[in-house]
Amino acid sequence: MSAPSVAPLRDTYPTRLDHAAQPIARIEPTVWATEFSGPLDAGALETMDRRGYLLRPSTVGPDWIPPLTQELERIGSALGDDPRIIREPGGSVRSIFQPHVLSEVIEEVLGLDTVLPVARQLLGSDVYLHQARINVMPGFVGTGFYWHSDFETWHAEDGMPSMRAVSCSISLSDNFPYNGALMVMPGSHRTFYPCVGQTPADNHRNSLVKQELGVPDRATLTEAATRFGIDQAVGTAGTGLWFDSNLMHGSGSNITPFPRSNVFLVFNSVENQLGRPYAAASPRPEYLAAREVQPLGSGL
Ligand code: 6CS
Ligand code: FE
Repeated sequence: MSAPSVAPLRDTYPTRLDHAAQPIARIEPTVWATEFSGPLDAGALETMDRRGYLLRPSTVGPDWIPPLTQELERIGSALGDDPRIIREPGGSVRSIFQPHVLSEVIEEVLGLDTVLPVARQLLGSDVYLHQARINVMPGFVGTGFYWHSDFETWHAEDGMPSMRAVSCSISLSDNFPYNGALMVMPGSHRTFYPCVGQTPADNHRNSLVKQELGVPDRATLTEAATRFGIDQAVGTAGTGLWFDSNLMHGSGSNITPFPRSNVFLVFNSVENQLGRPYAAASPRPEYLAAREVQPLGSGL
């Protein structure tokens, strides 16, 4: 008996192809509401629209840093072999997924006035958490993240239809130019770069340690970096970096003694629910990509 045939999805942003393909101009807006519907003024919205990212100091005040850092350490050591803990090849913690489920302190961050209303304003709707993680980059041994667009993975592997998601990365330590701070290509969020290479089963087991699929080739990255330039997201602990789901970004390793960690929250519009993956055989686990839509704010 042959397997039942499944109709191919219509796809605006094809990726994980067997051949190189031209960049695609973005269709959706970046900012979905106006200055009248949230805390961001017209200037901030314009910056987000044009550059694809926005730095907001004091997204959490200094009082939050020690308890959040303690929670990170507590969870990291409590959950030895939980799949939500991603480790570097040497064994140190690299990422902790669903930290808001594992810690009430982290859950509280979601509801802050500097967080949820900003997400709703940028996306112009109610929002839910698509993914949450803590990224840890210890001094001396922390390794970075190669260049990528998050949307590329969320579209290909999670079935996110449109670019209507935004990330908020709240730093728990000072970000200097030299301790692995995130690098972004400002303006790159308006172009989708299709990537070459079929998604193997359980790709996330490798990609969360070292992403090799869903990254543009070197010629494409050279062209993009030349066109857009590269900015670095530096700032003191507590700064929030808001960035569009399709912004090209990455980070280098951290060989300084100064660790770098952040709470990373991905908000998706309730109107942009996940469907079948566009370029993977089966969806990733719920702790990487929430399929259950729980609008934030109602129960908080
Ligand atoms: O897998 C994810 O959802 C995120 N992590 C990586 C390493 N790349 C894509 C996306 O940012
Ligand atoms: Fe990313």
